[in-house]
Amino acid sequence: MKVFVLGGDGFCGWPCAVNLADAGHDVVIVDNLSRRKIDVDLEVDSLTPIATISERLRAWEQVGGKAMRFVHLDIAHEYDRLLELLRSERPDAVVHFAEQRAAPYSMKSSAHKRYTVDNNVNGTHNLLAAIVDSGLDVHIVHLGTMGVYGYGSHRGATIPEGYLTVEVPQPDGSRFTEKILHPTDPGSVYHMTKTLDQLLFFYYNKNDGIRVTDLHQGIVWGTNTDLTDRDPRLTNRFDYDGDYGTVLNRFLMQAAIGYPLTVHGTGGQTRAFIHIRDSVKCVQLALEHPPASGEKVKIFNQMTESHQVGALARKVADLTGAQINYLPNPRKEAIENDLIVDNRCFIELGLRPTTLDDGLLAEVVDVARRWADRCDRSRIPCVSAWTQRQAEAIQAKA
Ligand code: NAD
Ligand code: USQ
Repeated sequence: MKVFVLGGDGFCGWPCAVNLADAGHDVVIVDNLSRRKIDVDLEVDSLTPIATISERLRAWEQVGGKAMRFVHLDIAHEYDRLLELLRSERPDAVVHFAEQRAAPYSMKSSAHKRYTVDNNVNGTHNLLAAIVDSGLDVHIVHLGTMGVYGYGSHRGATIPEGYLTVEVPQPDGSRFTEKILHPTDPGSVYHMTKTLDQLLFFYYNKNDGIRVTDLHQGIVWGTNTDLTDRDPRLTNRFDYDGDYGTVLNRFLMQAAIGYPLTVHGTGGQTRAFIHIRDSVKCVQLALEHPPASGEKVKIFNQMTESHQVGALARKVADLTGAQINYLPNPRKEAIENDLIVDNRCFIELGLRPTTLDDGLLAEVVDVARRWADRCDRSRIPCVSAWTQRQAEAIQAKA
């Protein structure tokens, strides 16, 4: 099928685009390269050296991959071009990764909050409105987040795949049951934009019959897939800095360079995780199993396992001998939470989860060791605070 991969130059998008091309799909990458520009602004770089998008595409063809095309386009601000692209290319599906995805970056200042809301909410809305304008029947596969459900206590309840069955009491004492979108509880401005995306999908699905699969993805770890490993110019990015680096890849990279692991607070936070190889497979499965016409938004929990941050740090320390540093938490989040997640949809579609114990932890440490001299240690601390009080606590410790 013909697939647009919006955000196909990013950490999850690039290996996904390559995988879809390898599976025989006709892939058009659409990206405004904003992620690369944010690195320039933050004065930080991917730990792994990444080729330009043109070099990536050339290298992919040179290793025998099916050619992909690239369109430089800002989906949040170039509505007419987006609509024209849909009309001229007539894709069967659009995979939508094109958002500002870092919670700490979204909390740096009011300018960063406004940028994140403007970019993410307008981008998603432009896509939906343009599909309606185009009159095409395009399946959207969106990368959402597990964070829409929130990380307060779920009191032992299993988080369902998007919809919660509730009982509503009536004035006469009777009750009726209904399936509603699971209530949202975002933990940052970034996560809030994903809850707004969810409502946009709900509305356009109800009003215009747009077919949507929303993937509530956990924290992605790892770097490369077999395909991006084929040539150094296909290498994926590896974010390690305090804004874009995510917890497990950060711990593995910190262990590789002898930097004490940066646990926020007590490390009692539990989060959902998925390896990049499984993330790529899940997107393909979702794409190849679209909702039927008239079906409501399909929501899948795209995660394979849950872990407590402190336990992860201990696991990495056991593997590598790293020290652990317990730091004041820059985020406003529960000190501890439970997280039991239903992920049956992907398992039933055939996903065989990659787990932390598969030796892949050591592989990430090896990648990080290889590029250790590219690391700027001063960019490791998380300095973007959720509130002024937390900013002061971090300053006092520095
Ligand atoms: P990323 O920042 O590496 O990639 C996002 C890509 O989208 C970048 O190439 C960027 O240039 C592009 N982009 C952003 N705004 C755009 C716009 N307005 N127009 C065109 N292109 C634009 O992020 P990622 O880690 O690859 O995440 C991709 C998606 O997956 C995000 O929506 C994110 O919320 C979601 N997700 C990521 C993770 C994770 O751990 N990385 C976990 C869960 C969900
Ligand atoms: N944490 C540490 N030490 C660190 C970094 C993070 O203890 O050095 C803690 C954080 O305080 C938080 C947890 O680890 O409790 C997760 O932080 P993270 O930066 O790894 O992940 P998060 O901010 O939630 O965001 C990432 C992606 C985002 C995606 C989300 C999925 O950047 O795009 O939506 O994971 S989820 O967490 O399931 O919502």
